[in-house]
Amino acid sequence: MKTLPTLYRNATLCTLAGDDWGLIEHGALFSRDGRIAWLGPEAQLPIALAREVQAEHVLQGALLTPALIDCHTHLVYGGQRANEFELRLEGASYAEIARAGGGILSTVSATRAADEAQLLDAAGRRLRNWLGEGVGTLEIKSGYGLTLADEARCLRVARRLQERTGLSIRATFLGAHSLPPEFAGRADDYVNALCAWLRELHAQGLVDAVNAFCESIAFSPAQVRRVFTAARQLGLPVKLHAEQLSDQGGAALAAEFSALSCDHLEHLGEAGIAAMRAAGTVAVLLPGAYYFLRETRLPPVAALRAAGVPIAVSTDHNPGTSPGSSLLLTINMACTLFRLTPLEAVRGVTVNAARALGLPDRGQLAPGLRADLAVWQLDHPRELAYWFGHRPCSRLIVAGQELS
Ligand code: DI6
Ligand code: FE
Repeated sequence: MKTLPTLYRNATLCTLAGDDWGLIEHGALFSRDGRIAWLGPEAQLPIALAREVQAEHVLQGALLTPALIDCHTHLVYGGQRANEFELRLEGASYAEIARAGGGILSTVSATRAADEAQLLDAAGRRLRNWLGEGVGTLEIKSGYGLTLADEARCLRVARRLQERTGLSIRATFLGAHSLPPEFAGRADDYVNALCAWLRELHAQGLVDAVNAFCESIAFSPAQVRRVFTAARQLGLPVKLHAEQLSDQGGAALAAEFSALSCDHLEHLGEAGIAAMRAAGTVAVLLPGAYYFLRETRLPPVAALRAAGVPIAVSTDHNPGTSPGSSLLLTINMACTLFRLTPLEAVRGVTVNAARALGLPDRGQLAPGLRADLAVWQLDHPRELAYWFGHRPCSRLIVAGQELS
C-alpha cells in the first residue's frame, strides 16, 4: 500500500540493530512506501530527504522502537477453560485433564460449535490487547478445529484478522495439536489425514508455516517427522512445540528440518541445544505458560545463551495454558521468572521473534526494513520489561500505516 513520505522527528530511537539497544538521541526516521528509508540523528537528515517529506510527526522525545512481534499464539478458538484452572488449583495436572478428555479437546468442541463470524469476532476482540501494546506482527496457529473444514475456518479467520486490523498476521497450521475423537486409537491414520489437509489448505493460500505438538500426550517424534516431511514437500517452514512437559528429542528432530523455532523447551537437554544451534533454530520461551501451569522446571536459559541460540519470547496465548494477552507482561515475566536481561527480553519480541517467523524484513530499525514502528511514552527501552499493567504505547505504525 502507498504511504506518504513521512518523517518522525525528535525521538529517542531504539534500533536494536547491533548487539545493544542501539539508542539514537534526538533521532529522526524517514519512511516511504511502507519502508524505512533513513534514520539517524535529526541534525544529519539529508536535505534532499527533508524536501520530500509530506507528513511529519514531532515525537517530543518519546521512544521509537520497532513494532513488537508476538511469534507464538493460538488466538482463534471458541469458549474458555476457567473450569480447568480451578481443577488444576485443586491438584489435577494438565496432562491428567487432557487424558480425561478435557484440555485441548474441550476447546476443539467449542471451536467446532462456533461459526466463522463468531470466531472472528472473539479473536478480533482479544486482538485489541496486542494492538494497544505496540504489536505489529502476530503469529496465529490453528489446531482447535482438527477437521479439514474446521482448520480451514480458523486459518481463514487469521487471514481476515489481518485485513480487518492492518496488523501483519502469519498463519501456522497446527493440525498435529491433539488427536481428535473421531481418530481415537488411530493416530497414524490421523497424521495421514492431516498431511492431506495441509496440501489442500496450502493450495488455498491459508498456510505460512507448519507446527506440531511433540509430546507423550500428543504426537511422537516419528509422527512429527511425517508432518514435517509433508511441509518440506510444499516448501513450508516448520516450528515445533518441543520439550514442554518431557524431553522427546523434538528439538533435534525439528533442527533436522531447519525449523525456524522450537518453542517452550522447559525440558530441553544438551543434545537439543547443540542441534538448534547448528541449525540456527530460535528458542521461543513462553513464560506465560510456565507461570499459569505453575511449572517449576526452568528452560535452560544459561545454556541457550552460552551456545548462542537466539532467544525469542512470546505470549503463547491460548485458553488452556496461557490465557494472558499482554506481550509486555510476558517480557517482564521472561526477566523475573527466566532471568533474561531486559535487553534479551526486548530482543526476544523484536529481532529474534522476527527470526522465529522467518521475517528478516522487521524487528529492527534499519533502512530497507518495513516501517513497523511503535512510539512509547518512556525514557528508556528497558522500561518495556519493567512496567507491567501499563499501556505506554502511544502509536503503532505498520508498513507505514498508522493504526490504533
Ligand atoms: N502447548 C501449549 O501450551 C498449548 N498447545 C500446545 O501444544 C496449549 C493448548 C491448550 O491447552 O489448549
Ligand atoms: Fe503453544
